[in-house]
Amino acid sequence: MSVVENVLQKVKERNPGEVEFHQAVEEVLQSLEPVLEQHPEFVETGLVDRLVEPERQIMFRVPWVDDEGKVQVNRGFRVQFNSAIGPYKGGLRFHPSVYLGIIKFLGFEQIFKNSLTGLPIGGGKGGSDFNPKGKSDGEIMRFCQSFMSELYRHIGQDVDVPAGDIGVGAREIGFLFGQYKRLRNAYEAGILTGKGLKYGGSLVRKEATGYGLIYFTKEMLEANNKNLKDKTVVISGAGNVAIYACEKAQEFGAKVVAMCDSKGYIYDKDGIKLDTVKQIKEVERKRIKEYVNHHPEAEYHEGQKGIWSLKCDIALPCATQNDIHLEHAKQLVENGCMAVGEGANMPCTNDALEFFLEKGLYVAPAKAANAGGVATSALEMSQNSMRLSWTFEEVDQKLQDIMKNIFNASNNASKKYGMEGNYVAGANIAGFLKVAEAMMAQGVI
Ligand code: NDP
Ligand code: 2IT
Repeated sequence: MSVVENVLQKVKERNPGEVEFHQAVEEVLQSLEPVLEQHPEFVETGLVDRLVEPERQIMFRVPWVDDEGKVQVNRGFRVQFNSAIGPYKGGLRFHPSVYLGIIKFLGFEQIFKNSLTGLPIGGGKGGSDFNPKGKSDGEIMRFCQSFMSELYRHIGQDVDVPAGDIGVGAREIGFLFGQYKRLRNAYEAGILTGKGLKYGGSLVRKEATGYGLIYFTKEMLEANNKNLKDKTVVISGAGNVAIYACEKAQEFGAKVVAMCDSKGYIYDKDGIKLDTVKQIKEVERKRIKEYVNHHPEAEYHEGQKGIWSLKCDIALPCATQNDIHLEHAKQLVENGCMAVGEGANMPCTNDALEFFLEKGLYVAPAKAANAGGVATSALEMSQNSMRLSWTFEEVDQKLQDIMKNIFNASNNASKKYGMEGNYVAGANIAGFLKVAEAMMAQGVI
């Protein structure tokens, strides 16, 4: 049995039922085989075994009172996965599907993503099985306050810095920050990122993941003598990442024809009118199907998966994990899709990813392509430490440079280890090497 197979088997035995975590570990470890062959010291020091075991996992009760006066109990999580290169950093996800296996997959991925940014941030993730859908602002606030009443003792601006993810945006970060400040009696702005601009937030953080995805995709296409201009693009999701990916793709001349939420998708053959999507999703917090009330020429289809049967040049899954299965990958390829940019974390199943690579598509892997969000979070931390704010242009320029560097690092690693053009493996390897070298230097901890 190879080292990788051995570690993977142990991960499955020691973390039963955590299928998303198994999937994420398998995807990374497989691409590390050639690296481990060249670096026996990583195996001899148990580095891979240590890498797949979180440094600390916290689970806690989150009781809160709903608008009817009824007590509700949710479960909170924070997984502090790896601090070799910096304080734990990663988002909080509020979604009913959240359980330990999801938070661990996200925390594991975050280690490599954060390493790729070139900034000093370790990997962590947290969240809750709380469902923010249909809740009043008062309920969201009481939930966030209860969640932070436990979380605050585990985090710190040099310890662990949470941010948003699915179901956690500016509103939730505001409530979380307020409660943290109250409990600590100190204005530690760098404790959370994704804050509002009036209290320590950074310009471009809101746009950063979506913009970064498009900067990376553009870089990847240009390296292969292609570009975004006039390309037909399909984007899953209609949240933070999807909206700003759409905005930047349109700015570069692409035609985005479809977006979705968890209930269904809209198809607008003339191109999505993003202002309408922003109004529905960011302001009214309604379903995407409202779009056709504003634009009757567009179509709404129940069910989200049908979006992958649409003809497109570029697919940008920006909703959630395991969105594109092998059957959807086959449909996309049959319809002439030439590139996939992963805005969400692990949006393609491992067999779908392999299929895309086998068929020669350009694949921008999540850990690299969506790293613009956390990179800009790290820029927010820098500004908080300096007690200064950069302009939109300054932050955007830094983001563009970071995404370019991430593409180059992924591309170079793919070449160095004999898999030229496989940016999935390249990103895993480049992200891993920095963390591995830091872990080697710090001894067995
Ligand atoms: P949001 O909560 O803003 O939006 C999520 C979007 O995806 C919504 O439109 C939602 O629809 C849809 N969605 C969620 N679950 C499903 C599902 N099971 N099936 C179909 N659609 C679904 O989250 P973000 O945009 O912030 O996050 C999207 C993805 O990007 C996640 O994978 C996240 O981990 C990743 N990511 C986010 C970053 C960030 O900075 N925010 C950074 C890097 C990665 P509905 O409203 O119906 O639930
Ligand atoms: O998956 C991610 O990278 C995020 N949700 C953003 C994390 C962050 O700390 O900004």
